[in-house]
Amino acid sequence: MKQFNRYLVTAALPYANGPVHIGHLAGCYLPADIYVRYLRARKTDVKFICGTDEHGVPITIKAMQENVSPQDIVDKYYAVIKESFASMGISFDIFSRTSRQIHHQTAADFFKKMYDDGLFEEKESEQYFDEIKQVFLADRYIIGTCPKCGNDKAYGDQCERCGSSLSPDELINPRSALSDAVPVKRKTKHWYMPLQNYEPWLKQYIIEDHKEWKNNVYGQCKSWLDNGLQSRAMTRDSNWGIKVPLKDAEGKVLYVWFDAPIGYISATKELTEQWADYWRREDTRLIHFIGKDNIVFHCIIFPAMLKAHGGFVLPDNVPANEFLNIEGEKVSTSRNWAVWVHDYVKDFPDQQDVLRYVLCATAPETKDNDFTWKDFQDRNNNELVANLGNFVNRTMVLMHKLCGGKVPPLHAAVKDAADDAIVAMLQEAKQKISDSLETFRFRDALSEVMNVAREGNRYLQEKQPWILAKTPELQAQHQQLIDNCLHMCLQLTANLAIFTNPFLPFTSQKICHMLKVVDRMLEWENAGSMKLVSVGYSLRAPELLFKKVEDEQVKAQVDKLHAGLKQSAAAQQQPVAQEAPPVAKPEIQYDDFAKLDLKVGTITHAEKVEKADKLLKLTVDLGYEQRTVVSGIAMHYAPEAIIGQQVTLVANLAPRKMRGIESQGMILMAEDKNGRLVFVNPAEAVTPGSGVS
Ligand code: B3M
Ligand code: ZN
Repeated sequence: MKQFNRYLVTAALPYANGPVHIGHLAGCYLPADIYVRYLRARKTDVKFICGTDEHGVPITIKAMQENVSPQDIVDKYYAVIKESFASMGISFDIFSRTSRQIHHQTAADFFKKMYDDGLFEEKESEQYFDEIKQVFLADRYIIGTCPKCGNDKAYGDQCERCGSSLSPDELINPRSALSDAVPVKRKTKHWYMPLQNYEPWLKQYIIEDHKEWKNNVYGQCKSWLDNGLQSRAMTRDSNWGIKVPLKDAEGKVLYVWFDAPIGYISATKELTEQWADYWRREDTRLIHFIGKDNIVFHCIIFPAMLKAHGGFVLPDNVPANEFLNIEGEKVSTSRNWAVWVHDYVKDFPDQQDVLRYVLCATAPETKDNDFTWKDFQDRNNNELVANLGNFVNRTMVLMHKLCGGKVPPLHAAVKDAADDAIVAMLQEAKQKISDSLETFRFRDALSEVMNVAREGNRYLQEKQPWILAKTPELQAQHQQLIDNCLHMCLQLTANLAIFTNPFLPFTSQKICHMLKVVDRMLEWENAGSMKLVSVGYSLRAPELLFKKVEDEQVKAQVDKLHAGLKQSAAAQQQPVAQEAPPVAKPEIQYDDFAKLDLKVGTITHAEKVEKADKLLKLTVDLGYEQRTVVSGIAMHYAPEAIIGQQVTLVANLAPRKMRGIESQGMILMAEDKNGRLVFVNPAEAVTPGSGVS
C-alpha cells in the first residue's frame, strides 16, 4: 500500500447556471464533506476544493433564456450556490470560480504547454453553423430528433430521454437552439487531443492499478476503454470562455471540460502558496467526488491531460455516485422537479442535519435511489428523534435528575458485564465506521453510528435507573448503580459527538455544548475512550437535538413540488412577456385566402442592392421557373448566408419595381416584437415549387 502524507479532495464544480438541489448534495458534496470532516478529525493534512464552473454552453444557454449576459448569470448563481453550500455545512477550504484571473492564466498555460510539446492535432472540420446568429453551434446548441428513441428535443451531444450519447450529425432534422434555424455546415479549425494515444497508459492506470474503484466507476471506464478512444476537440468556437492562447485563434475558447478540471488546480493555488505540494508531490492522495455523468471526464480525459502535461499527481480514487430521484421521478431542473437547497433551509431552519442524515442514509452509492418526503419524515421521526435524539436526551435528563447535574463517578465495585460490553461495542464501532468511511461506504458508516445510539438505548433500558430511583430510599440504596449507568451513558454520548461529527456536524456541536467540551474532543483518536467527560464536571441543561416532522409539513412539501411543476409547465406554454395583443385584421372568407398562390422556393442567389441598405436582390428557384425577388431583409441576413434557404413566396403578387429591379413576388417573413425577421419555411425541406395551403 502506498503511503500518503496529504490529501487533496475535490467536489465537482457546479455550473453557475442555477441553484443547487438535493440531488447535487447527495451526489457528491455531502459525501465529500463527510469524508473531509473525517480526515480532519484524524488530523490529516487535507484541502477541500470546489468552486463554480462558469464557462461552456450551459451558462450561455441560461443567459439566453433569461435575456441577460453570461456574466450576469455566473455572478448571480455563484452567490446563490456558495450560500446554499455554506448553510448546509459543506466545509470547503475554498469555493472559487473559473472566471477568476488565476484560473484563466493557469488553464491557458496548461494548454500552451501541451501545444508547445506538440500534443494537439490541428484539424479542420465541418461543423454546424447558425446563419441567423452567425455562430458555430457546439453540441448542446443543436436540437433535433433522437435517432434512437424519436425524442424531438434531443441535444447534439445527448438525448436526455433515452440517455444515448449522440453527435450532432446523428440528429434528424437538426435545428439551432438559438434561432430555430436549420443549421448549415461550415469549416472550422480546432485543436484535438488524440486520446487513443493514451489508451495503453490509461488501461494500466485504471484497469490494472485501480481495481479498488467503485464498481459503477470502474465499469464505465472499462467500457470506454474497451470501445476505444478517439481524438477529442479541446477547443470550441465561442466568445464565452478562456481564449485559446495562440495566434490565429480568434473566436476560439478552451473546451469547458478542458478548463473546468484545471479549476481544481487554480483554486488550490488561490488557497495556498503551498499548492504545489498538493499537486506535484507523489505522496498526495488526490480524490475527486463527482456524480456519475462526470465519470469519463475525471477518470479518462483529465488524467490523460495531467499525464500529457506532466508533473502532476493523478486521481487516486474517483468515488462517483449515481443519481437521486425525487418521489419516483428523475430530477429535472427545466421542469422544476427538484428540491432546492435554499428552499429547504428556509422551510426547515436549523434542521440541516436532518437533510444530511436522510441524504446520506439513502445515498445513491451503488444505484440510483429515490428521495421521498414520507421517507424523510419516517427517518427523522423513527431514527433521529426516536433513537439518537432520544438516547442523548434521556441521558441528560436522568443525569440532571439522579446525579445532581454532574458527571457521576464509575464505581468499580458494581461494574458489570453490560458495562464492559458497551466499551467493547464502541471499539468495534470505531473500527467499522473508519473502515467504511475509508472505502467510501458512507451509508454503512452512518448506519453503524446509529447502531451505537441504539446500543445506548438498549443499555439504558436494561439498567432502568428510573426504576432504581423510584423512591428516595431506593435511590440511596442504588446510587452506585445509577452513577455507573449514567457515567457510561455520558461517555457514550460524548463518543456519539465524535461519531456524528462528520455526518451531522450541527448535532455534534450541540452535544459538545451540552457536555461543555471543546472541539478538540472530537478528534478521532478519542473515539472509544471512556474518559471524555470528567467526573464531577457539571453539565448544561438538556436541549432536544431533533424535533418531529409533522404530516402537514410533508404534505406541504409534496404540494410544493407539484405546484412548481405546474408553474414551470405554464411558464413554458405562455409567451414570456404578455403585452398588448397584436392588432387583428378584419375577418376574411376562404375565397379571399384562396386567391393567394403560395409556393415554396429555394434561394439560389443573393446580392445587395446598390445604395439600398435594406434590400437584397434574390433569385428564387421554384423548380419550374426562376423568380427575381427584392426583399427588405439586408439588415438581418448576409447574402452568402441564405443561399440554399427554403422560403415561402407569394407567387401571384403583381410585379413591382424597386430601385429599378422588377420584384416578381414576395417572401413571407415572421417578425417578432423586437423587429427580428425570420423566414417562414416548411419544417422539412420540400421540392421547390410545392404549394402552400
Ligand atoms: N460543471 C458538470 C456538472 O455540473 C461540471 C462539473 C465540472 S467538474 C470539473 O455536471
Ligand atoms: Zn433518445
